[in-house]
Amino acid sequence: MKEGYELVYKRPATLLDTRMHYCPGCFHSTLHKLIMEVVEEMGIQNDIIGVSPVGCSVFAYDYMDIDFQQAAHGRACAVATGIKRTLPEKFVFTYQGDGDLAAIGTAETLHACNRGEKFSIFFVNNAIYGMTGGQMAPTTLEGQKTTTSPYGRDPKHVGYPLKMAEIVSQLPGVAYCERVVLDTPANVRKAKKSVRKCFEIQQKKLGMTFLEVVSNCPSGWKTAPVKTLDFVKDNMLQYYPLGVKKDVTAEQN
Ligand SMILES: Cc1ncc(C[n+]2csc(CCOP(=O)(O)OP(=O)(O)O)c2C)c(N)n1
Ligand code: SF4
Repeated sequence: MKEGYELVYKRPATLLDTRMHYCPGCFHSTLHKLIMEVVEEMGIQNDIIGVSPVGCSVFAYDYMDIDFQQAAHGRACAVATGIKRTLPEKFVFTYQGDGDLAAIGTAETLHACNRGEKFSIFFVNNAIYGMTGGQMAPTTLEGQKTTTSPYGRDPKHVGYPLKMAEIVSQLPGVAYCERVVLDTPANVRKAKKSVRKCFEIQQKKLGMTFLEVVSNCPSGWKTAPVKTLDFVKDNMLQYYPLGVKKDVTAEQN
């Protein structure tokens, strides 16, 4: 580095130096980096296995320099269950969108949480099916327009948006559950601590660790990346409040 300069920002060595396919401003890339920073800092690069979904993050294995297994749409929690039970000393996590986790994969998610499987779930809630072109997801907000709800989501016909963090935190198998967001540098730093907490609790084998990450989708929401930050703050966070929903380690203290 040039003399007189101080390095304040760098790519973790665990994140491959590959061009990502994510749209500009998409939070998926931020979350990839956070998870890989924590993996590097905890020194667990050779002891962790990720399970990628079907959705925009289908190619997570191309970016994170760790072992990976790709699962069919919605089946990540079932695949992760098999991996964690076979290799209980490895850290295991799934990385899933709302279509993957809360629509086609609802049963796998709830039952894995209810069984108290000892892996971590990183749940990217961007209120839409990003990869397939912006269809309504189980987490699409009331009144929100998507390609399959052009007049806005109407709960009378399709029900209300699912609050997954609140739902899974009710299950006895869940040890830790929190909702975070990646809209500001401060919130990104907070989210990183929560990612680390998931892995630390996983290490203690206390049960499922679930992190819902309120996200954006500039392409699916059909708006400029910077404008998605307003929608996240003014709409998403009103319906999906941030915070720890459950922490058995706090209850133990
Ligand atoms: C069994 C099956 N059904 C449907 C699809 C089509 N499909 C691919 S990705 C996707 C939704 C992705 O949305 P989400 O999980 O929210 O992730 P995002 O792309 O928003 O990150 C769907 C329905 C598929 N690939 N396989
Ligand atoms: S479609 Fe949406 S979720 Fe997918 S990469 Fe683009 S902005 Fe991100």
